[in-house]
Amino acid sequence: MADYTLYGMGSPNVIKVLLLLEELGADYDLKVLDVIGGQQHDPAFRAIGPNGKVPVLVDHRAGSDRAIFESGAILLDLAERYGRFLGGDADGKSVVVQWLMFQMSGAGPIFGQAIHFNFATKEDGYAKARFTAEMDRLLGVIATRLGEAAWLGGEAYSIADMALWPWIRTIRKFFPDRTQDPVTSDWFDRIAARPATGRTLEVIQPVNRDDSQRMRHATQAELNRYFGRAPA
Ligand SMILES: N[C@@H](CCC(=O)N[C@@H](CS)C(=O)NCC(=O)O)C(=O)O
Repeated sequence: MADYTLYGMGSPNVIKVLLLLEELGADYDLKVLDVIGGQQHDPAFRAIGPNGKVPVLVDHRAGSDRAIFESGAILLDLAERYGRFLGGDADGKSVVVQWLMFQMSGAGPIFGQAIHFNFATKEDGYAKARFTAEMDRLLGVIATRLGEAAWLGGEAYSIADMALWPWIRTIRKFFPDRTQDPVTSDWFDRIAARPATGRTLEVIQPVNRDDSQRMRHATQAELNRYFGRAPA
């Protein structure tokens, strides 16, 4: 058995954990859940992922399995245990955690809503305007930060960058006209060029293909549940 099992799909919150596992050279298996079909709501999965979402990481190394949910918590847990990608001293760590929290609470949830209201509905109203404007504001905050520091956490590549990179990758696909900022693009390309990022993208490519296939064949009821328009 591998040291870790990562439950996931081909989404940004899962990719951020894969980036770290690959950077660490960790021994892991990726178990892909059919989230369109609702596997994340199975009681067996809910026992390790109480929020019914991926990613969930199970650490098998200690003998008894230890499950961690929430992508930011997984990144912090691994970075602490391996002593890597978490800033140097307490001040450095504080900066990394600030930008990690910025991603988890802002550039993540808001980007997700902006994509949803631009592409999952034909409604052109209040929600679309609100989340698109907030997405643009957050992209501005990111560009400003990357104009003053090489990496989000300061001088070194950290879990804050790993948390944000897959979201910028997704935003570039959905809103190509809004992601031309040269500073953010330079940061994006530096991360894309890392061998661990290349390996992550190789792992995720077939998963993305399967996710798209499932989405194309989803029933209306499955889509309603997946998009949170109906109870799970
Ligand atoms: N805050 C959570 C969000 C997790 C999340 O939204 N996961 C999505 C995929 S990126 C998911 O599981 N969606 C299926 C669902 O909501 O039923 C984290 O960062 O881990």
